[in-house]
Amino acid sequence: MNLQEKIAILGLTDTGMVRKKNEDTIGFDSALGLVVLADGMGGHRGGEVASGLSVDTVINAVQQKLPSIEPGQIDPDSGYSLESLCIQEAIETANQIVYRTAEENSDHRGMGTTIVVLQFYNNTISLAHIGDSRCYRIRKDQLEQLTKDHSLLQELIDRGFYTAEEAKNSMNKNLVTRALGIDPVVTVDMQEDIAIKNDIYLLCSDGLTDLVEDEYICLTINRFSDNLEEAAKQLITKANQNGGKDNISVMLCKINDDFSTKKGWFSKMIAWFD
Ligand SMILES: [Mn+2]
Repeated sequence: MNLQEKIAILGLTDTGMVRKKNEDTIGFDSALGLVVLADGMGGHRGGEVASGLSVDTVINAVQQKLPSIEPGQIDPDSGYSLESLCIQEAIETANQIVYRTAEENSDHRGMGTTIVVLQFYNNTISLAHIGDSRCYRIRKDQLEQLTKDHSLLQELIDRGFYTAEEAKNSMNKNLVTRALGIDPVVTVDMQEDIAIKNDIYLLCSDGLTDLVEDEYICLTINRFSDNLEEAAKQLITKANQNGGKDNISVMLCKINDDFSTKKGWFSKMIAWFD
């Protein structure tokens, strides 16, 4: 099923005001309903290599495998849909490729990247992530963060050292505790949820969320919900006005229509007469 007509997808990425280069990478396949964002780290072009390789690898792997998956199947061992497992495998493959590339090339040693992957299918999302790039959902004008950062800061909040409010002013904001490409094997956080018409999903790097308040993000996306490009531009402009100390990536996906793959009784009945 081609999802292009049902789900609008838009992505923008910006170097910001301080960094010389952009180490974030964004990519998507509208027909497949696949959206990917990565925020790379590591010297000597390592960051952009890690994020670029990861996004390309995930998109290629999903393009290869997803079309052959029969919708509605659950893997009995994990309890996840086959679509979720497809995303997970693609990220694990990207991890191996980035890890190996870093091992083989001394310039890129130690490079890694965050990644967040959103896959739409059959009125459902599969959401996978590693690191502190995030996915939010706006439903009925309310903003909700769906991913939980793999960061030192989040761990300190979880252990009760900080409240979320205190954490905003903390140093160590950008220390990730899990990244793609650093170890030969990586654990991917996976979740699935129902997607409904008029939901808007935001994928973003920490260059946005460190500098722009949730409330502003929510207001802006609601205000420009019919013009995703304008919404993304406004968010990037705000991050730059607030200092733009990091690369800023914003991807927005809006569900314009039901995208169930299950056939209704009428089309089933018609099919009998074919
Ligand atoms: Mn960043």
